[in-house]
Amino acid sequence: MAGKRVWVAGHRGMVGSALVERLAAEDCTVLTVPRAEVDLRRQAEVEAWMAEARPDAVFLVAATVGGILANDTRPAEFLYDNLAIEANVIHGAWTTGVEKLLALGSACIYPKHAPQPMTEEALLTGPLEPTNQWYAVAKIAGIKLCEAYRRQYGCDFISAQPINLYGPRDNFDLTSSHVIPALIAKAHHAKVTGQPSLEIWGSGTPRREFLYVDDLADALVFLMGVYSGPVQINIGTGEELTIRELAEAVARVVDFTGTLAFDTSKPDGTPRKLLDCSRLHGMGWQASTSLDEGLRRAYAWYLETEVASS
Ligand code: GFB
Repeated sequence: MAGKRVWVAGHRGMVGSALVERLAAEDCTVLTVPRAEVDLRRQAEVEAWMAEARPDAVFLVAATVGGILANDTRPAEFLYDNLAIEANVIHGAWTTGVEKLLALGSACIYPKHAPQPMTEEALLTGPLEPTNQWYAVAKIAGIKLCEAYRRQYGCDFISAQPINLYGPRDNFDLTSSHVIPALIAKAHHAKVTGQPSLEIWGSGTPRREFLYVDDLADALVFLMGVYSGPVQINIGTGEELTIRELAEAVARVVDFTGTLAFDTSKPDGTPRKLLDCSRLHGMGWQASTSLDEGLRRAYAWYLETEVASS
């Protein structure tokens, strides 16, 4: 990326802001554009801006995202927004001669009952998890767009699929957040208000793997530099735990000493989600932030920003 103009599409989000920070260490010019100026769901706005800004490389990390409940209750937004963003940016990258593009997906692209850990070959081998099928279909379309533009026009467009992400600037709104920010916010609230128990959605038995967002940013810069191919690349840590174990880890970090209460009227989602990252490891990249360290940093950010401003 040395000397290149690099556009981070989605720079205000958790991933985009970590990526902008990570790119400060590279010898490149980082381009960003506020949503008020370019709504990525509007093709004409995207194409006009790209034709003017002329990025050499694009990190497509903009997306409408959310936790299990948001995915399940806002299917039209998760499908339409993400399809439109991907179609507009990827097509615009072709028409404006972008040299390299990396589109970010999600581990929920893989079938609900894919063999674990999930390899890249599991794509489109079975039915999706119903709670997030809308988001998954849009993200699969993003992978296929990269593959199609590579095949038909020779574009060097790649895609990467991270496991569940967390970290500073996460969404802590309980109705739309993922599990880690939700548990941090709930455990903190329970601690300061002296509540005896912490409410956990579902049975606590689903198994998940989590990746700290700065590690993801580092992996994306790495892949942009070394990888060129049609296969979507998995990004994870290789470590998994149950939601109960995660809740216990969050409680330790937040110093909440009460009990856990499981609300089984809420969905569990997919029973297990663990990525096989052999391809990425084989290229020479590994995650470096432990879950405990990542949780401490995420909680510190929550205290400094969300709690301090309320
Ligand atoms: O993180 P999460 O919302 O998403 O939920 P998914 C993970 C697990 O944590 C589920 C449980 O089993 C939830 O029932 N959980 C326990 C909670 N307490 C809570 C809570 O207070 N809030 C939330 N949100 N969960 C997402 C997809 O699936 O994975 C997205 O919906 C995306 O599309 C993302 O792909 C990576 O792991 O189930």
